[in-house]
Amino acid sequence: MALRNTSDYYKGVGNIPFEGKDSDNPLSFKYYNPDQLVAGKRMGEHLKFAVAYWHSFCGTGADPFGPGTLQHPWDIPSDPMDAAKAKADAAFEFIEKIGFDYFCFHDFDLIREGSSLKESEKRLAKIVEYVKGKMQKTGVQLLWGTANCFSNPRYMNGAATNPDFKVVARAGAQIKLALDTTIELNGHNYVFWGGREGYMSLLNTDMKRELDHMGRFLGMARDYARKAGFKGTFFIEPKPMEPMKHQYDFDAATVIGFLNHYGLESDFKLNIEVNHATLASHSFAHELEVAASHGMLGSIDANRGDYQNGWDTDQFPNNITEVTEAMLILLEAGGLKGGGINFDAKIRRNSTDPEDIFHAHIGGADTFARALLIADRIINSSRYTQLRKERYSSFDQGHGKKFEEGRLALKDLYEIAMEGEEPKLRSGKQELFENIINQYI
Ligand code: XUL
Ligand code: CO
Repeated sequence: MALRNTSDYYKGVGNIPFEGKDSDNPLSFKYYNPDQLVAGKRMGEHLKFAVAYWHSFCGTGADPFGPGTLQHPWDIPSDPMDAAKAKADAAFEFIEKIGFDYFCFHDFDLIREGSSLKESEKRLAKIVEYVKGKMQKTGVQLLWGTANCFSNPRYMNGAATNPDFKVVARAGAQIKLALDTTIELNGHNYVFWGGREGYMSLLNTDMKRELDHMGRFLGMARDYARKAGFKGTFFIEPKPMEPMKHQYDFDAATVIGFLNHYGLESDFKLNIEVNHATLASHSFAHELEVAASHGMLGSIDANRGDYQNGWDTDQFPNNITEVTEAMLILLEAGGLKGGGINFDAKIRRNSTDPEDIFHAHIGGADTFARALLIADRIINSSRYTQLRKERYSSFDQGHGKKFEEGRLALKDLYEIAMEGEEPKLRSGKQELFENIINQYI
């Protein structure tokens, strides 16, 4: 097949405009209007949407029960550089048309991995130049880069936590190259998702040693990148399981404990993914709140799970209540620390029209935009913030205030309780809070 010079992979779809909620044009945004001001900031600044290279341009729909249903024309060329360039053409055509400012990638999303480390290094260096040209031409920026240290069979027992040092070194080499690539493309952040950092069986696993190795490894990666001039934030993306039975980055609380233990807390923050929260038996809001309350809410991988099954379905977001609760936390936290909202989501295996990927991102962006507008109204016009504040008002003065300031001992509590009456029951008003959210939706 002859390679296309000017990209027209998504023929028939133009730039996606904002047309408002009354438009019946399916290829328009109903709520996402990047220049609209919300809480004193452009909507596009609150919601730095990114397109995930892997799902959108590498995913074929293959699953354990059957092959892919999508045949991407850019995958046809047998020469890896030709294929990678064609893929970048398609990717940037899509990102421009959808109108987002960012993308995210794994190293070998950009180009097929070589048969040796040397060959891979050469390939990455070449495609980086090409992608850089695309970025300069379109103004699209790199929200974050990462390395795929989980697909290649060499990582079947882990990357940084592999019991074989040779594999750990190989992972180090790969991450050095992925960091170089990210820095070269001016990446705002760098993500670590420890896909196979965990265990399948505790019987063959020295957990303490593996965790120590991971802590040391991440410190080495940080030191290397800082020395090379990387000013961005490193993110850890928690996920409890799949592919491993247990992954060390189980959830936000576990990761924060890990980062503190290994002295990584000032360079690293968290990238919270909706479906990973579900897998950990948490809500998305819970994971965001844990991260935010530690000042560690760095970025979001936007998607949704499925209520009827227990795996990582990575569907596009459409649950307005779930995302509204998330946007309340985001606004109250004063935004994300360096990151954005990456659509780590894939269209279904039977969504086979080229326009389906547009519907998916339009729906995801509109869900977040609408939720942001609702959350802003809840904060400004409803009793939500005040009601919650009132629940804690006994700590705003008197003994409660002294308690918070660390000026009371346990014996003081004893005396205060002895002098007082039995505390009255005070309602938590959960149903009222829930109604407020519904009213503003
Ligand atoms: C896997 C996942 C990854 C990370 C990046 O569940 O979420 O795509 O976001 O490696
Ligand atoms: Co993710």
